Amino acid sequence: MKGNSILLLLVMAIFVMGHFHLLYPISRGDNVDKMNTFPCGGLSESTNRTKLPYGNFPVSVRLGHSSSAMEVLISLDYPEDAFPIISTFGVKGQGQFCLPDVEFDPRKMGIDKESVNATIMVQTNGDPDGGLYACADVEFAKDTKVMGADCRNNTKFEIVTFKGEGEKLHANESTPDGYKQTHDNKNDAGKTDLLNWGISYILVLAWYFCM
Ligand SMILES: [Cu+2]
Repeated sequence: MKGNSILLLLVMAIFVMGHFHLLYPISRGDNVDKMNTFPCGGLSESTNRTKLPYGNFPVSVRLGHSSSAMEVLISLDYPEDAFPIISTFGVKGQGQFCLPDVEFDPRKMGIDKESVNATIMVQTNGDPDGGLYACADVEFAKDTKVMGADCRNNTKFEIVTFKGEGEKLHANESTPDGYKQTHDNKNDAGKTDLLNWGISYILVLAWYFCM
């Protein structure tokens, strides 16, 4: 019994390590180990393209950290050239979190086609440095409605608007409080691996003691 609860706690700990999940528009996939890989968490373009209307659409995520800097970017070509449509802000709270009215109208950029493909890129700060990345492949189309979006907040979130320098930082350069990250972000990958390895080791031990 006791062993099982410990195991459950450890499984939950790993679940929290999922950093964040992009729920809508539909994410390219889940790749927790490589989520700190710019620009799309190591995942390439998917065939699952969410149709969005010209204008407003929701962006829904599940946040695993208690406090995050978050940003939503869009790219009409390559994610490397992405620009923010929701600039970096702070969010305190965990669980499902939704921005109901993210605005993007290709016509404002002089694009007046029936449809246009794009990548929506959601970025947060890392663990805690660097960034975490999830992308969704989308198609903006003139006569479309938002479909299948589950846009709700399941806990009380506190939104923090960043001021001054913090407002101009990308989420992968920002702390959850809107200050510039000071650490050498290149060490992030190694740190995450070590952490994952540590957790796997504990899990194996827990398994051993439960048997
Ligand atoms: Cu994390």
